[in-house]
Amino acid sequence: MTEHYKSGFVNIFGAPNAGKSTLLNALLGENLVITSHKVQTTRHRILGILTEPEYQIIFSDTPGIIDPQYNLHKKMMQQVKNAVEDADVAILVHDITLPVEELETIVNKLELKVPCILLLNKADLIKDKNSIQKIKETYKEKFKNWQVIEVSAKSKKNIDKIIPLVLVHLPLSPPYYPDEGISDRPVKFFVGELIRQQVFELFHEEIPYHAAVLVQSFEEKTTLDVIKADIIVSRETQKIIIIGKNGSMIKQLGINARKAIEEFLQKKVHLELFVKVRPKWRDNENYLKEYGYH
Ligand SMILES: Nc1nc2c(ncn2[C@@H]2O[C@H](COP(=O)(O)OP(=O)(O)OP(=O)(O)O)[C@@H](O)[C@H]2O)c(=O)[nH]1
Ligand SMILES: [Mg+2]
Repeated sequence: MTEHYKSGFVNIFGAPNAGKSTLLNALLGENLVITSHKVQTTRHRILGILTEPEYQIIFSDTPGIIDPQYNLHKKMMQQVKNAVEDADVAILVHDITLPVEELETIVNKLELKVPCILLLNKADLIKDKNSIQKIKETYKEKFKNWQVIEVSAKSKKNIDKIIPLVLVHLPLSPPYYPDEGISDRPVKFFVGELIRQQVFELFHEEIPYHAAVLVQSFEEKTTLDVIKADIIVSRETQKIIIIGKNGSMIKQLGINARKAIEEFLQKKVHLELFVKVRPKWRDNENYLKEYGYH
């Protein structure tokens, strides 16, 4: 390691569905965090660590910024607040197809005090280059101190331009984390997230927002891992929907989640899912703690 080594916290913020998690995966070159087309997919601050010979960047994915309606939301926004406080650099992700006012609302709530890079994401949705240029000028005019670039986290447009911009602001420091780790969270956490992602994929309306996943046991065997997990919902009617007619939905959920987990672990998996009802868990301190929302 040289005396020029740089290391620091680069925290990713933005509205729900802006593409923050997709961006983190693109920056890391790995499918670490879950994404979905529905809002409020991410519920935790999750570190994604990129270690290179000259620098270590500790990215944080964070939940999309919302007005809290229940205790779970408050916990999610507390994680955003913590990430605002310890950032060396902020990356703000904004959907380029949305009005500038929506970004201003987010910016006012965040009160960022560190250098900021504004990414106008989903640029692939605007085909005309001149339009993109025009939109970009508006943002540059409004946010004069910030670097502004159009990107597409999904199709990886301009993703390679982000790290050089980050490095300009990153302090000289030895690495914070050992170079083999990619996240601060255990494998069990990501397994739970992959199951929750399938709940977001398969179910609609309120179900994903009333569901939590708790991995109860994770047994590593030589040829396959045995995983048992609970899917927690708030109401009996939600449990009935998740199980489906003759168990058809929970079966599909199990198949999809198992495939995703096997890909993540690069190993065969036996997955058992149980659906449990815990009324009002999203407002209950003890349940929230038990399900990992501290
Ligand atoms: N067309 C297009 N879609 C994108 C792009 N980046 C992300 N998306 C899509 O936008 C949706 C939301 O992406 P996420 O990465 O889950 O968004 P997020 O900001 O993490 O959302 P929350 O966790 O809910 O706050 C997904 O369907 C993504 O595939 C992009 O560059 N172009
Ligand atoms: Mg997310």
